[in-house]
Amino acid sequence: MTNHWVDIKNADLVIVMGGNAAEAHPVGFRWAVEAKTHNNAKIMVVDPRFNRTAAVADIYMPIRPGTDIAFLSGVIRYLLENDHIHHEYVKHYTNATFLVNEDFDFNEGLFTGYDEATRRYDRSTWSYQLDENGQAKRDMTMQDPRCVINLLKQHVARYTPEMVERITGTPQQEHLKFCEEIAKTAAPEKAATFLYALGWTQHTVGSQNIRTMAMIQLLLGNIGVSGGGVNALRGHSNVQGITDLGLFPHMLPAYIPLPTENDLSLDSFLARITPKTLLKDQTNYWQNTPKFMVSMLKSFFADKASAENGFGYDYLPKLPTGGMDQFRYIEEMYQGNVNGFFCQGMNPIASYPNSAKIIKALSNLKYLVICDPLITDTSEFWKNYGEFNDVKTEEIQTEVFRLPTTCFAEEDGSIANSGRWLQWHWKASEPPAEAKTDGEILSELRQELLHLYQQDDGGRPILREQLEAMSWNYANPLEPKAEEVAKENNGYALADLYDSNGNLVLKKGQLLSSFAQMRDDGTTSGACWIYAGQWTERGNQMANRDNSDPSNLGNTLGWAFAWPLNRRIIYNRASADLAGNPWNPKRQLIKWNGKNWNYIDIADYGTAPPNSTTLPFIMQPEGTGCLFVRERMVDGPFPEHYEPVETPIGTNPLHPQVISSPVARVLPSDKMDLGTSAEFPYVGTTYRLTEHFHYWTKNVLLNVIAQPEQFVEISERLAEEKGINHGDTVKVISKRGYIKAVAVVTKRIRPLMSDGKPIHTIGIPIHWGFSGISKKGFFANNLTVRAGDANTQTPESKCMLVNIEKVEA
Ligand SMILES: Nc1nc2c(c(=O)[nH]1)N[C@H]1C(S)=C(S)[C@@H](COP(=O)(O)OP(=O)(O)OC[C@H]3O[C@@H](n4cnc5c(=O)[nH]c(N)nc54)[C@H](O)[C@@H]3O)O[C@H]1N2
Ligand SMILES: Nc1nc2c(c(=O)[nH]1)N[C@H]1C(S)=C(S)[C@@H](COP(=O)(O)OP(=O)(O)OC[C@H]3O[C@@H](n4cnc5c(=O)[nH]c(N)nc54)[C@H](O)[C@@H]3O)O[C@H]1N2
Ligand SMILES: [Mo]
Repeated sequence: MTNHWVDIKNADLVIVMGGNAAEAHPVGFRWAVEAKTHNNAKIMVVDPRFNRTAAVADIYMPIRPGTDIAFLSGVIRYLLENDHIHHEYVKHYTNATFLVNEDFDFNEGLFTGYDEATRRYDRSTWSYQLDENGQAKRDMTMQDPRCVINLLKQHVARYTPEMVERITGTPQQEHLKFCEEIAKTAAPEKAATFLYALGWTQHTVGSQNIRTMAMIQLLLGNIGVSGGGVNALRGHSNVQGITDLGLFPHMLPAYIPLPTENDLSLDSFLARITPKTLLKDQTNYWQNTPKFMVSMLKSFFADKASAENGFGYDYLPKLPTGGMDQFRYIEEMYQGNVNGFFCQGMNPIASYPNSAKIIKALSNLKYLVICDPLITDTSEFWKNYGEFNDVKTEEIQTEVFRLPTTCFAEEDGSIANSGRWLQWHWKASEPPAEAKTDGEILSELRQELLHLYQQDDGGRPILREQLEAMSWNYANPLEPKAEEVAKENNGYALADLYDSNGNLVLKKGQLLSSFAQMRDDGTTSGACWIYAGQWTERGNQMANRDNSDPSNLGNTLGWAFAWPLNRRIIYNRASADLAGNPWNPKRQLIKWNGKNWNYIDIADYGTAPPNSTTLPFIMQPEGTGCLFVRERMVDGPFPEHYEPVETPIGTNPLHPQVISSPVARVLPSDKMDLGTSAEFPYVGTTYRLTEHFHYWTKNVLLNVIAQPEQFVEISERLAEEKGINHGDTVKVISKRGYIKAVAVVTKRIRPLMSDGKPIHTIGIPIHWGFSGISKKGFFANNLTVRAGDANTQTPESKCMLVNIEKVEA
């Protein structure tokens, strides 16, 4: 989230689109209700289903799954054509005025630079016109046709109300209602917030869904302000934390990319990833990347990291060409190229797309290690459960080890919530029986591997050297304490540190109080720069529990620690005009005090006084929010509607020659598993129910009683067409597999007319499987496609083609 949970109460309009907050985030959703009851806000929901959030919304409208970019591009068109934008904000705080490279173009569904053979873009023309000093050119009058805003106008001109309806199935009058409501927040003192989650991310165009919304928020001046923002409601309780800490296949902690095989040295890697400032006087905070990276390497490798060896850069694993996401590593297992799989805190046969393929992949392993507090479906993938898991046990040779772990209540630690608040929690209970914490398991594993490699490195000394280089500086190396790890992430001074005036800032061994103290010469260590400040010489900031709120905006600076530097609303300098006057005096966040802008929030903007030329978007090399993205997105500098890889309409009304995303992540071997609408005419979409949490609650009696049986939701019309009655057993089939479930015939899903055809959607909750105490069921992922977003590789679990038929119970 750019903002945070409590801040939702300050919104004038709450839009829930691409998520079902009342169902999946029922506690946090109270702040949306608070906005409605105490701030007169409206709640507006756009979803293929009239879901539980819609049930408490003021306005609901349906949409065909996978078409949000068309919907939102139509909104952008409306805002620009009717001049409902926040002019001063757009002019000064976005890149609307920047001039785009003359060679950049968009034609027949493709941006410049597409290479059909590699299915990738060469993004070199997705750039600005630069002056002789390498600075971006701007036209503050916005008359030049190459201005970002004019290219954007031209790009969205195709998304007329008729075209939006044709693609999305949302009736024009309803879409217009959305436009009118959101346009009201172009007024400087008004703010809208968007709450989203998987309904937007789980698409081959997922990242661009979110970007389109972010562009709307920029046009309306809704970013950096209280009650506004781009607000991802995160999933597992610490998924924000794992992404912050870099548990990605392609990232290091704190959103620093993992070097690839082609990044041969630390210097060349840093030169590639450190952005150059594009507009005079901008802060461009990422230019400190070398300080963050070197401090991280010092934290990883301690004394084995020196200036001479690039601070141990060679010890870091490198990303192989072609990436190493779930699609790739499952494929490698499937092809028989992998011996072992260490599966810690996940249940891939239930949660990854195309379960049948995952089960075959696991069957090719020599061994599988499961670290989990529960018996999971994956740990029983080899067991025949009749129709629910129809495997031949005797043919599976994979040896399965189960290592029981603790869960969060059995250990100390911090959890980062969606609003970036790191909140410390204390162990409530001793672990049962033989359960160990994940940290203990990994520590024992490390010790054993080190021992084995020191005896025999198999002719690859780098593997032994990596293990030896890894710093493991804990009082008990077999049981690192949460406190020790938190301090390691925060960072230390490794020498006495002086400022530019020669004053002592920190003594050797002291904890950093800010990432601004990090150095690139090896005199500081810190594993995750954004977490600097969480545990300082003043103690554990995550344990702060003072919830006083003088402004009544919910910015309780004394409660927990928000990264970065306890800032609650990111880009908060944008909440005021250039002179520093707040757009909304009732929601003032920052104020110039002669030295800096700290006020109700910790300002992210440095010490530049009012009316300075330094702009608020300090993490961007241009200092502005971006309506046109240079090379950051791999699928286009502007969003464009592409159909899901399995499209129910079989064409793209905007450009029939480019139907689905030309750069979507689809492995060649998965292409043959894609179905067509001739065979599978309906859209299947998968989602959650409040009463269950993924596949864990199959083990909990109360949840199993509350939501006992697998079901699917279909419209009354489809039920009639297929002769299905409420309560009948049905079979839902895709090219990859099937499920059987009870049919719930409901008014909550209605067919939508898209491209002249009625499109039916079938709703499929995800929570069933074969292990646990619940009634057995089928994985929703028996049906899903192995295709992912080109930027994030998130699978397209929110739309696939299916058929449905009535079967015997
Ligand atoms: N009770 C409970 N709560 C949970 C979880 C749980 O399992 N149980 N899981 C947690 C996790 S890990 C996560 S990631 C979050 C997920 O939180 P959400 O994303 O809110 O949950 P979902 O139910 O997957 O999907 C949300 C909605 O997206 C809609 N949708 C599908 N396709 C589209 C589309 O193309 N456009 C639009 N606009 N909407 C679409 C669906 O109809 C559904 O209503 O929930 C978390 N909270
Ligand atoms: N079709 C479809 N597929 C989906 C989705 C969808 O909407 N539709 N949603 C996707 C999303 S957003 C998510 S997040 C994934 C979830 O996918 P998974 O993460 O694979 O599913 P979970 O059942 O949450 O598995 C987490 C496991 O961690 C265990 N666990 C809990 N605490 C600890 C701990 O402290 N240590 C260890 N080692 N284990 C622990 C739990 O017992 C559980 O078995 O599913 C994805 N798959
Ligand atoms: Mo999730």
